[in-house]
Amino acid sequence: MKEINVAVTGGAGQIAYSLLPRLISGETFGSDTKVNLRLIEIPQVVDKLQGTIMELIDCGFEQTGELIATSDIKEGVKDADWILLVGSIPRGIVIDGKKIEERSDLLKINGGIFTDQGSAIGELAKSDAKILVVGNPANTNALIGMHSANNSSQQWFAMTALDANRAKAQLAEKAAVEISSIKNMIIWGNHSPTMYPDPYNATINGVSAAEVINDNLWLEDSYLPLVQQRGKAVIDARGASSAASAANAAIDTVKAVINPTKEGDCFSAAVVSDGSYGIPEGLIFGFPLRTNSTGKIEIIQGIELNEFAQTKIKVTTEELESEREAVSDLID
Ligand code: NAX
Repeated sequence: MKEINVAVTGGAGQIAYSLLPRLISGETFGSDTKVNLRLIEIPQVVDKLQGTIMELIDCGFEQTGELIATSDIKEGVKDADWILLVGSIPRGIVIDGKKIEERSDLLKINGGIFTDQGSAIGELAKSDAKILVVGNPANTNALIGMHSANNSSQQWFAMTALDANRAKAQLAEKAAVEISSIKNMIIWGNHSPTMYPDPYNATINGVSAAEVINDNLWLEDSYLPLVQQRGKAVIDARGASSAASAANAAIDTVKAVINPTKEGDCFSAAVVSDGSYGIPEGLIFGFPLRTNSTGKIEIIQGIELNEFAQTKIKVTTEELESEREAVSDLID
């Protein structure tokens, strides 16, 4: 069997609980690959990971390699092929008597975490490591991590696949079609309520979804907020944030990165902008991506953006620029 080292932060959190078994079951990295898993948690929580490890052992997957729990990020990411940065400090937490509500405070607090994690990854993870940031604010956390890593042979992603899956599901329901008939679902911009899920370039059985649905009022006034606010709707209904679907999206992203993308399709994730579509260079921005036959990740070019799309993309770009500004001292 081949062997791969995978590190996951936030290992005792709710997303990780759904994610970890699927990383070592053969489903994600293939049945011929043994997965060594390093679970990383803050010191106060790290002991709980022994229980998670017991459960992972009890799953009895053939592909299970070494299972380690640590609160030392350096130990966790050393020689890692994949690093899933799931852990972060949630909005609403009380730190030093202050409730953290403002996005700018959240950006700063998480920023501190991602500088340390980034520099450990840059120094110690494999030179071709792939890093997927799930913890929010995901795009800007990835920006900070990538800067601190300062290792251009590694590749950073922020997760927008959950948004893409939600966007597909809503289109399928509206058009009363199988979800498998929906392709090319692009999430432009930030993983935040300003994201732009693009129904004009998504296709249903090869035809523009907007054309099939033929109801621009619904698309622009109902569909967009439905997708953008779906995370909040889940929290309201479940009393906790999306976990199984977020874990599923992380698995989808890893699979999309390591397998060639089918013709006529794309996958959604945020990567560093090279200036494509006029997006300022250096922002971690949700683009249409494909993995080519040699395993290289490319931003798909030549997608047409109508006036509505351009307006929406401007809003999400401005938000990401202001986030970058708020953490400018961490990425100098
Ligand atoms: P939980 O609060 O259940 O778990 C987070 C875990 O991270 C905790 O166990 C905590 O101790 C750990 N942690 C915090 N700081 C850490 C550090 N420095 N190193 C290692 N571990 C650390 O949250 P969960 O529901 O699992 O969500 C995790 C993150 O995913 C949150 O930031 C959440 O906002 C984000 N999400 C991102 C999504 C996306 O599409 N990009 C969707 C789902 C989710 O909302």
